[in-house]
Amino acid sequence: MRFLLSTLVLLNFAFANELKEQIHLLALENHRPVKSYRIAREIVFQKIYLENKSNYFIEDVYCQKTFTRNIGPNNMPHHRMINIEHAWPRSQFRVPKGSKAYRIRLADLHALYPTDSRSNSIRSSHKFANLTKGDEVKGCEKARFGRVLISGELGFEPPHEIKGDIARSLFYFATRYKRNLSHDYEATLRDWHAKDPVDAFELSKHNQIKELQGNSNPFVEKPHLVESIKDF
Ligand SMILES: [Ca+2]
Repeated sequence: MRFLLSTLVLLNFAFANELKEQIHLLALENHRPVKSYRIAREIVFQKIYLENKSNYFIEDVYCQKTFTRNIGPNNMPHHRMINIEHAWPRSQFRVPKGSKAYRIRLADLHALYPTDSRSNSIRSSHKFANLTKGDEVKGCEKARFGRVLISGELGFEPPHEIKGDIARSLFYFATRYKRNLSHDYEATLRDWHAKDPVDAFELSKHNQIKELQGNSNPFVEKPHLVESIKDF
């Protein structure tokens, strides 16, 4: 009996790993990495997040502020106004800085977001988390920054509308680059994924990225795959 149980556990484990590997291959398929981070920045500001209603503008995802200065298909905004956020912090890529592997991660559009520069610095490399009233960031009340209740760690909470998008970016990154998410962090992100499902806005950004760099984020195209992974 004991032998049978341990065999079942092993089989289960093997199946879970096999599934994770399949989704890893799905995320990797046709990935033609953007040549440089400079080009990735241009794509984010001049294509994917560029909007036009009589004037060009970009709305950042942390503060939901509208930026118009130096915004357009041939312009680059000042990095002190609006900057690029790496949902998976670059300080946590765990590959040698400057290596090809590092550059691929740095320019991976599936994990990049335009953010107000000040809130980008505040988030720094802290984990995303749920915070309490009173932790609102000054001048960026849609986001919160403070100590997480149980862990006591510093955390950053983006607006509700982008929580699911960020969770799916992190699930993508973990799967594409074979990284783990801690148990508590994963639980928060799964909750965000459930409460902010993929909408037309997210899907349109995703499809543009797929056109540009070839690969998809499997968790945006097939959101139920999140459930099929037991442990990121
Ligand atoms: Ca969303």
